[in-house]
Amino acid sequence: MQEAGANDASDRTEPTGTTVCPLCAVGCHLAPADGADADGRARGVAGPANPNGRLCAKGANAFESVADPDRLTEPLVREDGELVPTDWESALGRAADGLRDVAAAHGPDALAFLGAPHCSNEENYLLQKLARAVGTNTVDNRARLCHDNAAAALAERFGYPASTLGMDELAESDLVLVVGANPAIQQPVAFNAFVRGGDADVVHVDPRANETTRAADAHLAPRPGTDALFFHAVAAELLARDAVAESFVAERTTGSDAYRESLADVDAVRAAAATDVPAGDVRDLAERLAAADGVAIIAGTGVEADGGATARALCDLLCLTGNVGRRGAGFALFRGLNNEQGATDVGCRPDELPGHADVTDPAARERVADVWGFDVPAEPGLNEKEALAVFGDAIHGALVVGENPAISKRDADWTAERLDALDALVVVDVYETETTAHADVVLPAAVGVEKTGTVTNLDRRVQALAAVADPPGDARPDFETLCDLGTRLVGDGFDYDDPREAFDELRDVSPVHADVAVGERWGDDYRERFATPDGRAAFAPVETDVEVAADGLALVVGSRAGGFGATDATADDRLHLNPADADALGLADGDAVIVHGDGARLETALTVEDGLREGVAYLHADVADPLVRAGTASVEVTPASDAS
Ligand SMILES: Nc1nc2c(c(=O)[nH]1)N[C@H]1C(S)=C(S)[C@@H](COP(=O)(O)OP(=O)(O)OC[C@H]3O[C@@H](n4cnc5c(=O)[nH]c(N)nc54)[C@H](O)[C@@H]3O)O[C@H]1N2
Ligand SMILES: Nc1nc2c(c(=O)[nH]1)N[C@H]1C(S)=C(S)[C@@H](COP(=O)(O)OP(=O)(O)OC[C@H]3O[C@@H](n4cnc5c(=O)[nH]c(N)nc54)[C@H](O)[C@@H]3O)O[C@H]1N2
Ligand code: SF4
Ligand SMILES: [Mo]
Repeated sequence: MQEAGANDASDRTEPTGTTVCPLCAVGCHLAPADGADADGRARGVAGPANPNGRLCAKGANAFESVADPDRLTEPLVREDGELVPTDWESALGRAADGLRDVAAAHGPDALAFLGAPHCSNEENYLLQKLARAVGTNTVDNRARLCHDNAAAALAERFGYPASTLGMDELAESDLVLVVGANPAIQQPVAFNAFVRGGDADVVHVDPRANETTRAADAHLAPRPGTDALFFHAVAAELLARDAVAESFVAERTTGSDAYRESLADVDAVRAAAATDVPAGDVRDLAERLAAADGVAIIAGTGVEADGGATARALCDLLCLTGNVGRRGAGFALFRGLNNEQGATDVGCRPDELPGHADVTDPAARERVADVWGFDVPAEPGLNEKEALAVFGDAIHGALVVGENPAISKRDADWTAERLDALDALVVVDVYETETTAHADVVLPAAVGVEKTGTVTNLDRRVQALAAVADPPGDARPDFETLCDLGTRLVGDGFDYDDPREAFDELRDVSPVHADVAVGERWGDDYRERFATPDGRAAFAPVETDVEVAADGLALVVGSRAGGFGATDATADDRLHLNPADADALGLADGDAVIVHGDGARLETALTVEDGLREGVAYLHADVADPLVRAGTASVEVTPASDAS
């Protein structure tokens, strides 16, 4: 029999030895392996995300960090340029003084609160409450930004920046459209259990064939920058065939007339020239969509490049075909880090209070102020990217909880300068990192399997953590650290007995958490109405004039291969080109090359890859930073030998 989980729908029970994998947003249940101490390997325990009890290779090593000799075990403070060990009292005092001095000298908006997608809902709740109690809305995490455009599109169209359906429902879909993602590798347990394990046809839309493509029935590779146009052409094809769910459109959406009009200029044949997808493939996808009983979309970081146009186009397709708000149909936002969804749900973002309430809405601020006992600043804060860019300028102090903004392998200097420009930097982490290297105070944290509280996975399921291992040395759960910092910095309102008390308070301020049982998914999956002001999904006219970049190779960035808990931290640092493009440039596999664009450049080696479409330069996020930061859309590639 399976252990009684800590995630019973009834509500939270005492920890039972089963917890939630801290290594990605799927949220598999696991426990220390039989017979070993908690520092051994993990054993999968059947849960909603891993009904067969499986774990991926990464999850199987979830306890690796517990006994890692490199863990931070004591607080550190900087003395004469060196980080030296100290006790918690002194370290917390230094941390609070540093941040308080910045606020006193420059005002509260000179502080940034960054984190914490690896941390629990309760910890994130405290972090954002602390920011707001100090008087700023500059609280964010950079993991949120990996899926920002898709999340914004979902919020705009349906109400909440979150998946519209449960992962398990993918097994009931007839058609799963995977766009700009590689769930076979990045969220493997969910992909295997619910997509490979289901009956759906899979269509993969990506400029690069990857492991997910191998499980797909069709692979389409629109020219980068033209995904939205491609999906508009599919929508136009559905309209031309009268394959629209008219009653759904009439009863549950608004704005469809203007939307239809905006598609008047586009059809499969016209779109083919710009997207480089044959008209026949557009028609084929339209036919699949029209025939399928349930259509689900899985979107990853590959839909982020165009400001949300692709994500909105995908929402439009779901609405046109009546594939949202019912089982087996909808938009699955395949997020990355374990509590990326939860961190944003509880208000760790500069524009929203807990429960995705707009911070500029006076009623929302009042609701929160009633519980918190202080007024919340009315102006949205800076997001993490914006904040980092003004470190040392408008921002002089930061509290960073479980983030490593300094990782930028080839562009470390820029970030290092930004971090060094602060007067006060307090970092709470489980390891020394590139970021702690710039800190004045470093506070040692417990990892996910060493804490209690809750996390929310990529389909909005709120699951209980159990402390199935002990933190090493003096390391402590972030929850305790945030309570102590809060009490020192603002006084009242940070004295909680345990995370449960914070979760109960969260229920009082956040409509989405008010009724959710731990173990269940928040929200009602839009069965009757959407969470938009009028309860309907909103169509909007689309832009079908797409300019295709004339020169150079389109830069495509893979999101991530390393990070906390990665079993293979060796990110691929090579430039990838299609054989035809490599030939045209006179380059061969292994050649040293320089990639240039918008004044930025980097040197690396070339990998020639069949599965990549022509006209694309593919780089991993770890190396692409300088080009990404320069806003480069297309690059030139030259042999490194030319430069010398
Ligand atoms: N083992 C392991 N798992 C992880 C992580 C890890 O570090 N290790 N990290 C987690 C995190 S934080 C994240 S964010 C996720 C990331 O998960 P994914 O978003 O699935 O990341 P990628 O594998 O880079 O897949 C993105 C795909 O988008 C494609 N793409 C890029 N540009 C475009 C475009 O313009 N259009 C289309 N259609 N496609 C495009 C790329 O070719 C690539 O195949 O993974 C999570 N899972
Ligand atoms: N150059 C480059 N930049 C990237 C990426 C990339 O691959 N390369 N990937 C992008 C993506 S997809 C993402 S999601 C972000 C991720 O960016 P980050 O969130 O900054 O990256 P991680 O390395 O996953 O985790 C940050 C830190 O959290 C700590 N940590 C883990 N668990 C806990 C905990 O319970 N408490 C505390 N206090 N600390 C904890 C880890 O030790 C680690 O140092 O970066 C983005 N930026
Ligand atoms: S799929 Fe994600 S949550 Fe599940 S075991 Fe792997 S890393 Fe952990
Ligand atoms: Mo991410």
